[in-house]
Amino acid sequence: MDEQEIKELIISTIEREVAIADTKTRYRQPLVGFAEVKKEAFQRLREIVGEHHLLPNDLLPGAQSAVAFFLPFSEEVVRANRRSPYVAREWAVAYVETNKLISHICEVLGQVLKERGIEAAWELPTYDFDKEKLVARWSHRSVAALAGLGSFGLNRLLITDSGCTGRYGSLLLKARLTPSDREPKERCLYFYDESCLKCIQRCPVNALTEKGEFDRAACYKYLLEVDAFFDDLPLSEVCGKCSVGMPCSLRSAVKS
Ligand code: B12
Ligand code: SF4
Ligand code: SF4
Repeated sequence: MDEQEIKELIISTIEREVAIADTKTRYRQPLVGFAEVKKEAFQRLREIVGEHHLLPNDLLPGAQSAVAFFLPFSEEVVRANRRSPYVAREWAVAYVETNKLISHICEVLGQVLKERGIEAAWELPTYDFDKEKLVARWSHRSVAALAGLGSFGLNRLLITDSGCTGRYGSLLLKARLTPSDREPKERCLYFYDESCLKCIQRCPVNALTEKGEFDRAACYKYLLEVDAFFDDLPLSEVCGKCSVGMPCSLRSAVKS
C-alpha cells in the first residue's frame, strides 16, 4: 500500500465507524491529522507535560508516524449542555459513549492496519491518568496539536476548525506518512485580540483565570460531584461548561 492509500484507509475507517456507531450521541464530521514521530517534537512535549510523558518509542518501538482524530459532538449535544443549568445528561452520555467509540475505533484501525502488515499502538482516551497529579502519560490533544488539528485556547482545550466540543484519540504507526500542515493559526479570541473571557466567566468553580492558570484539582472535584449526580451512568466525570455556548464551541472563534 502506498502512503496515500494508508491515509485514505485510516480516514474512511474512522468515518465509517462513527457513521455506524450505535450511540445516542451524534457527531459532526471527524477530523484526522498525521504527525511525524520526530524526536525533538515529542521531547519538547515531554518538557511541557512532564518527564512521565511517554515517547512514541515507549508505546511502539520503531514508531514512524502518529495519527490523531477528533470526534466533534453534534450541535444538539453542545446546545443541551449550554441550556441546562446543571451539566446536561446528554453531555455525560456523550462522554461515556465517545470514550467507548474511540477505543473501538482504535481497535478496528489496529486490526485493518495489521491485515496490511502495519503495526499500531494506542492509549485509552481517558481513565488512565494519575488521580493525584491529574496528568496522563500520553496527552492525546498535544499529539493532535502536533498533527495540525488545532490550537490551545484560554479554556485550556484544543480548539479545532470544528470547535473544542468533542473528544480525541491518537495512535502510533510503523509506517511513514507525510505530516499534515501545521501552520500556526489562532482560534481563541482572547489570544487573538483579548475580546473574550467567556470560558473563565462560565466556570462554576472558578478553575480558570485570565493569566492562563488552571486549578485542576478544583475542576476535578467538581467533575466527581457530577459523576455522583449521574449515579445511574458509568463513570462520567464531566462538566465542559467552559466549552459550550462559546465562540469556539463549534468552530474557530477567529474568522480567517
Ligand atoms: C487528566 C485529564 C483531566 C484533568 C486535568 C485536565 C488538564 N487540563 O490538565 C481533569 C480531570 C481536571 C480534566 C478535566 C476536563 N477534561 Co480532561 N483529560 C485528562 C487526560 C486524561 C490527561 C490530560 C493531561 O495529561 N493533562 C496534563 C497536561 C500537562 O497535558 P494536556 O492538558 O493534555 O496538554 C497540555 C500541554 O500539552 C500544553 N501545551 C502547551 N504548549 C504546548 C505546545 C505544543 C506544541 C503542544 C503539543 C502542547 C502544548 O497545553 C495543553 C493544555 O494545557 C486527557 C486524556 C489524555 N490522555 O490526553 C483528558 C482530556 C484532556 N480531557 C478532556 C475534556 C473534554 C475535559 C473536560 C471538558 C471534562 C468533560 N469531559 O466534560 C474538562 C476540561 C477542563 C479544562 N478546561 O481543561 C479532553 C479535551 C478535549 C479538548 N477539546 O481539548 C481530553 C483530551 C480527553 C479526550 N480523549 O478527548 N481532564
Ligand atoms: S471562550 Fe473565548 S477566551 Fe475562552 S477559549 Fe473560547 S474564544 Fe478563547
Ligand atoms: S470543565 Fe467545568 S469545572 Fe472544569 S474548568 Fe471547565 S467549566 Fe470549570
